[in-house]
Amino acid sequence: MANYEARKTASVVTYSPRSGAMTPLLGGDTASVGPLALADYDGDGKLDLFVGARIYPAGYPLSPSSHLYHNVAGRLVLDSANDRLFYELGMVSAATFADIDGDGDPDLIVTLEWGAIHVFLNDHGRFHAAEFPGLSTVNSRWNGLATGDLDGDGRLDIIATSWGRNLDYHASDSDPLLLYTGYFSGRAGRTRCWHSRIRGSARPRRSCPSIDCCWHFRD
Ligand SMILES: [Ca+2]
Ligand SMILES: [Ca+2]
Ligand SMILES: [Ca+2]
Repeated sequence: MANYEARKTASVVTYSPRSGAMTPLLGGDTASVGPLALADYDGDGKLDLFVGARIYPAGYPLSPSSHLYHNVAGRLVLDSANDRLFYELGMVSAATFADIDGDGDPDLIVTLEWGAIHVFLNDHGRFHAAEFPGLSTVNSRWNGLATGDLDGDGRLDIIATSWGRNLDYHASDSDPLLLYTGYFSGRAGRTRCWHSRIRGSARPRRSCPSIDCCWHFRD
């Protein structure tokens, strides 16, 4: 399990439903860990682990780095050969391994909040980012991911969910939701952000008191 928001302790723990014991698996990270995905991506018969970084504490929406660990004799060891792919990847909201190119090995699919759907194809244990037309250029606040052969053609398809029309922050290609982040208040160590979208021009989406907390408007 991901030990969400517990960066000073183990970032990933195992849980025994029989005994109720929680055992640390990976040490603390600079970011809160979110989605996890398991697969034997290097084909040695042992499950390996992708650890998706969710959010920097007090640092939303900065881009944290995710990590890939391979299983070496029962120990999870950082896969330094692949890890650079996930450097500052973004706020991972979902991740799964699936053989999306149908070559028999598990590929990695990752969705981001405030980002795209990323597909990393597996080439004998080495991953590379792949471009899929209509997929990698669609940015959204993705929040869920699954795969399945929905149309029965023998090839896996992707189901991705996002925050949509069931909340007030609507967005479209012509009227996108925008997010600005920075040290607007001038106070060191405090990152603030606000939402806006374009209706001819960018408009704040938060209330005036909320924005004033960040920017300290004065008459
Ligand atoms: Ca393995
Ligand atoms: Ca594959
Ligand atoms: Ca299909």
